Amino acid sequence: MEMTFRWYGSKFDTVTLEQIRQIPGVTGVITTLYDTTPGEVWTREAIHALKEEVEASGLHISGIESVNIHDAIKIGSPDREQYIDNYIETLKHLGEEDIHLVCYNFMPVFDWTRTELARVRPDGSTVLAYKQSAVDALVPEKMFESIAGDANGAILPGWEPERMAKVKELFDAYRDVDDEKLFANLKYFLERIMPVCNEYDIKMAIHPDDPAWSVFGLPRIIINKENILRMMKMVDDPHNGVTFCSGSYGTNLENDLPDMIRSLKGRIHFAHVRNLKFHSQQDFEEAAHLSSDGSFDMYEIMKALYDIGFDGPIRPDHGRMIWGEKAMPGYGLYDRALGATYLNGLWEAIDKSHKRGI
Ligand code: DNO
Ligand code: MN
Repeated sequence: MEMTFRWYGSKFDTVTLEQIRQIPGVTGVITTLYDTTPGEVWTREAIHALKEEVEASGLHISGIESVNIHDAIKIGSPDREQYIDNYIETLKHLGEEDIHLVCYNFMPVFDWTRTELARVRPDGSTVLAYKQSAVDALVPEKMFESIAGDANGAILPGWEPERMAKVKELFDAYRDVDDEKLFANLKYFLERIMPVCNEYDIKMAIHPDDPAWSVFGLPRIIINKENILRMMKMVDDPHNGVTFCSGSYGTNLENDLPDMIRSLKGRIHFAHVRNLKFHSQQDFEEAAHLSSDGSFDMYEIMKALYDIGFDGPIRPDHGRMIWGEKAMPGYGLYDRALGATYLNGLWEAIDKSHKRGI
């Protein structure tokens, strides 16, 4: 495996490439072209410039997270053809620039959903948190009212007003899309892009839905072992692979994470490893990466990745906000750097034990 770090670009990130370069064992960054919107073609020049910027710091681009998918592709509307053509063009340009890993997700309307961006933990750190009861208390109509300026309307953190303005329209567009339709639209998309992925050896790595169940009545399919294996089979090409995100699959306590990893041997192209602390089912907060701070056995997760011969990029995922750092929630430097170091330590121990036959 290669230890990597997500970087939001010099324009948006509080963390610099120079800082990332000093985290022991981190050699690559996971980034994207942050000025683009879903559906746009990424030019080769823009990709090249980003690559040069990263390489000037002594790091390199290990993968893209994400090339986002336009909603027309997920909905399956007639204009999807144009957006798929654009996506293919982008993949081609990435391949020409020698970038071979693309993380994406297939979640309708929203990416991850959290109900709090700064829950205070007993040690004084703050973390992202999710409580189903807070989501259930949100009536969608109320959400839309709050955009119209009703100060009493409830709105979830992290949702930008510009995007929210389009949300009502999007909800309507998804009215006829159930899980089966979403699966079919994903299959259609993958079949169209596989030739270019094969030509340029681009590994597509789908990120799981977070939380791993339907929210606001929208369909969600990348949630458990059964569904992800179905997806691997429906387009049975090694370039159709997975981002294994422990914190996202782990939102559902029924998901046995090490077992899922073992069943995906050969198809995990990218790993996000982070820990969650549960209070009850569907009520959790993000924790430090260390096993003892949360609910997951991080050793078993890393061991499963080791055992399947995982050799792709791995990154710490959301971190806590600690030591007074001001940064994008989940994406500060300090706790993620601690996470990377811890995961590297686990890996070294597993590797040495294995080689010594312990
Ligand atoms: C959370 C993050 C996600 C991820 C996107 C990928 O676990 O890793 O926001 O970046 O879903 O498209
Ligand atoms: Mn993730």
